[in-house]
Amino acid sequence: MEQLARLSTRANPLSKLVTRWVLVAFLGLALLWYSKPWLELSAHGDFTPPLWLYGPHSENDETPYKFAPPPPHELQAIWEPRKEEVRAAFRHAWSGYMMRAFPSDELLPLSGGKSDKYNGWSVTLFDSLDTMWIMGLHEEFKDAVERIKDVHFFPTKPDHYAPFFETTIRYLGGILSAYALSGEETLLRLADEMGQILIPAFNGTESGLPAFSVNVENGKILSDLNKKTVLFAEAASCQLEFKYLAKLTGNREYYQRVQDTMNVFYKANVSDGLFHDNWLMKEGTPTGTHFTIGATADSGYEYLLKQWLQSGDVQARDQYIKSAEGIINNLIYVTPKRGLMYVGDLQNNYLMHRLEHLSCYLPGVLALGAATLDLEPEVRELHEMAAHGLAYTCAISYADQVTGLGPDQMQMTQGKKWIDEVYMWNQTGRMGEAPGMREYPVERDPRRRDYVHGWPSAYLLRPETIESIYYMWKTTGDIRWRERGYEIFKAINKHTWTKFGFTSVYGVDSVPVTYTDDMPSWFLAETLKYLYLLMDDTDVINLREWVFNTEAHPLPMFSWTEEEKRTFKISS
Ligand code: DMJ
Repeated sequence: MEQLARLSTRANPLSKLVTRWVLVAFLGLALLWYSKPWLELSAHGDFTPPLWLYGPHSENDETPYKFAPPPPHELQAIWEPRKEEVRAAFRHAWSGYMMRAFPSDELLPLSGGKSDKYNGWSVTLFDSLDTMWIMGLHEEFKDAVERIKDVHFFPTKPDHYAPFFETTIRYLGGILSAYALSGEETLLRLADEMGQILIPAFNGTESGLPAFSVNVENGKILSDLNKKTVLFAEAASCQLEFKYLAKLTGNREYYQRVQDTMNVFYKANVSDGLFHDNWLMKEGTPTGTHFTIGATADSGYEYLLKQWLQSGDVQARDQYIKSAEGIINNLIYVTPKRGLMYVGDLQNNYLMHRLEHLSCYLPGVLALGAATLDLEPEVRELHEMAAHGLAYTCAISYADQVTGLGPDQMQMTQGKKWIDEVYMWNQTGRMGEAPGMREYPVERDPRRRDYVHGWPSAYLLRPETIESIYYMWKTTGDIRWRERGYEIFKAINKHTWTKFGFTSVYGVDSVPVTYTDDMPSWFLAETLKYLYLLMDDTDVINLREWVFNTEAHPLPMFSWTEEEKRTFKISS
């Protein structure tokens, strides 16, 4: 040792300098290697995300996630210009909104007017921020942040009640996602301010379920039409947003309130994994006889899987697996003609054979679950098949129509329970394709279809079918999903484009369609984002690291620290 030390002190100045530079270069390289993921993530900016960003499931490359690899280079060239077309569509919608409607909530894209249905705090802007970031529209993003940097969420009308669910998923989700992507401090301030406005929704309901809406000024609550009930979808779709907000701010209340709500649902120990869609706010117990995965319950099921993905919540994961089994065993049917799979509702134990466009998120969730959960092989196969069959039905409901746009509701020809058909298929040696798996061609003649349109026969610029197509593409790598998505995009461009933006339309199976003069913010937040990501080969949002809220706002996966587990009282 001594000799070594002496040797080094005796080394000549040149070799000392070289050694030092080698060391500096080595350290530099090591640092670069370590921060590679952050560099990739912040490809659009200079934000360095916090070290806990990568979640418990992506700490190493051994994750069991099964996502498809990117397509070969020569194929990517086809999709780059298509992605540009989607970006151009977004720009058109955005500039119309900014020119004609901002600071109101939404654009009336035909008349060039505006509407204020969601608090009047510029919901389209907040819902669009992360889409702009993801699409690399930095000028627009910077301009938008500039416009909100001094904003406060003050009441915009006398006795202003903010709808808890919509405000959470669109505003809070949008702000949090934009913050996670860009690191703009203003956004964190706004998220916390929004959290403070919304958190009183949990006050005074005894059970811990959130109320339908909350008074912006004094925190008083209103239940939905004074029925004293709350919907499963609305109460169980705030967890991703508030848990991430708790992580960012260290405020225990944000975590505790939304976890208490989950505990109400777990405590009910529902049979078959299916949740009633109505819950009594005072008692925290289910009411009515309606079970659905559509409008009134949808994202409640989605958030079970996603709470697990976000932060490794085991109880939510186990409930998701039970609920998916309940849905598969009870609600999925297959039509007699084309073997189209659909998911109906149970009312008084009677199945209503209708498929809502809103329910078309389900195949995406099933595909995501099958790709990320450690399921028994036969269960995984069932989830994958259900995802495939349902996503195909949702896609063909667009392709069948003369406009290429899908109806908002379909009344299906009464079919057979899919799980029974699968059982028979198994028993008889799995001959031919599994039930619901054959991709029958388009049917242009409405009289020969396996469904009629429910009311309204409208396309409301909704995202669910595109969302599921995106997950099908990501999990299977089957190019046909991309093609189907692109066809839908072309139909949107052709039939819903207006001078100022894009509009919802009536009459999807006749031309010309009837315009309704409405451009919901979800069109920019979700529909165009999922279309863009469907055509993107750079993996700008990597599903191993990000989880989308129900309004398509990607939030980072993370792990709770020991300290947080103690202070927030996190058990799983
Ligand atoms: C969106 O606001 C969300 O996806 C929500 O969960 C359900 N409905 C709309 C879009 O259709």
